[in-house]
Amino acid sequence: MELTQLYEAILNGKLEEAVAVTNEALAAGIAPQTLINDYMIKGMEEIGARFEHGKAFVPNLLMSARAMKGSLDILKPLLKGDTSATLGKIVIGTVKGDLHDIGKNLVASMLEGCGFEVVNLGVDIAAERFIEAARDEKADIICMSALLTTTMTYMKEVIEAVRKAGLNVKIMVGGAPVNEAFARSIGADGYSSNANAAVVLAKSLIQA
Ligand code: B1M
Repeated sequence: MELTQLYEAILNGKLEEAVAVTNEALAAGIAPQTLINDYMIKGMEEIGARFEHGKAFVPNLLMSARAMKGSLDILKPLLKGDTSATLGKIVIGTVKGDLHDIGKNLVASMLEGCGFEVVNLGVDIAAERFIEAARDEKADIICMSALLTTTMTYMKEVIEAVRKAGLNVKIMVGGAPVNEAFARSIGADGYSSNANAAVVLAKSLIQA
């Protein structure tokens, strides 16, 4: 088995192949994080680049996303750590107007696996829904994801609405077009570029 087959399966949107290679790789003792970071995310990046250059189209993105999800479903349970006590509660969602959820779900799985209780609201989440969930769930952190330059700006509206509602909650943001400077400019408490860093950030926000 060649692990590049996993990259190719994600890139070419081949669900069955992606699932088969993922299972084979696990049986061969390859770590889930290696599969995700070194092959699967790279496949998604390449299909994104092809889309950007007019060499792939929305159906291709959907097929790749489907293959990625198939593999991630197998790997998710293995991302769980052995922490028994919960470190804190996090409400997570992709912001209004944005339907991308693969990265957000990966962040949610990592947070959960590392001991946080996670309430995953899904995609296309408006400020009111974030606030309602954070209040009802007595969340310590709201975590927002955005993949589009047109939707990342909505994060500022959510932050303003949360502050206005007087909730005592930390807010962390991320997603491909987001960066540290943007996060600071909209008043977020923290930014992380990937799922592993999101866990480190969440732990530091809980302790702050
Ligand atoms: Co879309 N799409 N898409 N898409 N798509 C991008 C984002 C794009 C960059 C592709 C491109 O042009 N190269 C581009 C955005 C351009 C821009 O805004 N500048 C784009 C576009 C244009 C669009 C549409 C407008 C296309 C159209 O319809 N014409 C449309 C918009 C729909 C909408 O949301 N309203 C659209 C639709 C879709 C699909 C539905 C087909 C599908 C999503 C399926 C799904 O998610 N269920 C899709 C996909 C698959 C992509 C790409 C190819 C891959 C995204 C992905 O899953 N990456 C993407 C190109 C790319 O990103 N290279 C693209 C893998 C994932 C693991 O990474 O999500 O970045 P990512 O998450 C990372 C980090 O960002 C971070 O951690 C994760 C793990 O490391 N992270 C966080 C994410 N959230 C975080 C939150 C945190 C911390 C870290 O909180 C603290």
